[in-house]
Amino acid sequence: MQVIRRRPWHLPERLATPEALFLDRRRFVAGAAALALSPATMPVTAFAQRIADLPDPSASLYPFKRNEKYPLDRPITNESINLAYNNFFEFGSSKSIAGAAQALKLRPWTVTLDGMVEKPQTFGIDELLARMPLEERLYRHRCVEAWSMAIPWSGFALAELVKLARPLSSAKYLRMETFHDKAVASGQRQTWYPWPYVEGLTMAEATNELALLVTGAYGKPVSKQMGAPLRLAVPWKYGFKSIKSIVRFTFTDKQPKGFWELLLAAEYGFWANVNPDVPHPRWSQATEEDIGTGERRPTLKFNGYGEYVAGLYAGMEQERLWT
Ligand SMILES: Nc1nc2c(c(=O)[nH]1)N[C@H]1C(S)=C(S)[C@@H](COP(=O)(O)O)O[C@H]1N2
Ligand SMILES: [Mo]
Repeated sequence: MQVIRRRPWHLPERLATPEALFLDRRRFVAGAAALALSPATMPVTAFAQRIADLPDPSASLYPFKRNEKYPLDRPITNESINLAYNNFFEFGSSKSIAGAAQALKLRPWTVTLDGMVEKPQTFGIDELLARMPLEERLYRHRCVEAWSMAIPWSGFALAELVKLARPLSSAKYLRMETFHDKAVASGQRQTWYPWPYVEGLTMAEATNELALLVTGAYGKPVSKQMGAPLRLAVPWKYGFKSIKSIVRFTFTDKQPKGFWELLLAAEYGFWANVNPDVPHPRWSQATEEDIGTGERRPTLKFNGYGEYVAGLYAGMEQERLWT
């Protein structure tokens, strides 16, 4: 990790905040949306791969029935914006990684459930989809960089996967891990990052009703740049907790250290709950920019999901709940 401390200028969540880029983001996003997915600008191999993947064997399952319990207070972000403005460091540290991410191969894709469980198990992603209760939910997403969006996710409750895994009562945390293949992901050749990308939750968080494993968005399989074929959505936490392209869930009694915490523990902690009153060490978290409309709006505590999750943190005032 010393290597990392000597290279603070590589830290991405900081690169994204220069004032100029910030002010220019709407125009940038519109341009990127037009460019990112056009075959003309995509590397030839990536585009070939994208064609080779079709049709996605799960495509006919969509759209999933919407669960209306989680209404939005803002419009759904235009899909073309969401497809062209992504954080996925495996494919680069800019927001324009959509072309590079097309190199991801989605089948076969296996998901392993191991650690402190009755018996380790591995499932193919399509087998998992067949076993889980599928639904669509509208969620807000608040990145730690102070931009936000609203997405119609499709997937299933993480609690359902936990049930399937049959963890031992001694398991206290769930550690999740992204694929690791530097032949596919050029970012993973950058050795100063702690690959593979990892995030962790407590068992209480993982089994909270809001924790959603995402397999789709906008009524179809989720795009590669958004973390296909399986990513997390924990909408009361900063976006970096929403790990993408997951291959392993490990139940453990040790608090997992996530990718960002390993890089810069002073700024990115384990809890990462959204709170407008607690600034990031380098910027305010009081407001956010909606990347769909460019409007600035006040950020809500727990990103507006306190009624579901505030109870998880009762009596933990001495913990760093907001970083
Ligand atoms: N594996 C992996 N997961 C990741 C990231 C990443 O770089 N790698 N970035 C995180 C961050 S900071 C955010 S804000 C969201 C972005 O998701 P989106 O591209 O669908 O908006 O993914 C999160 N999950
Ligand atoms: Mo983020």
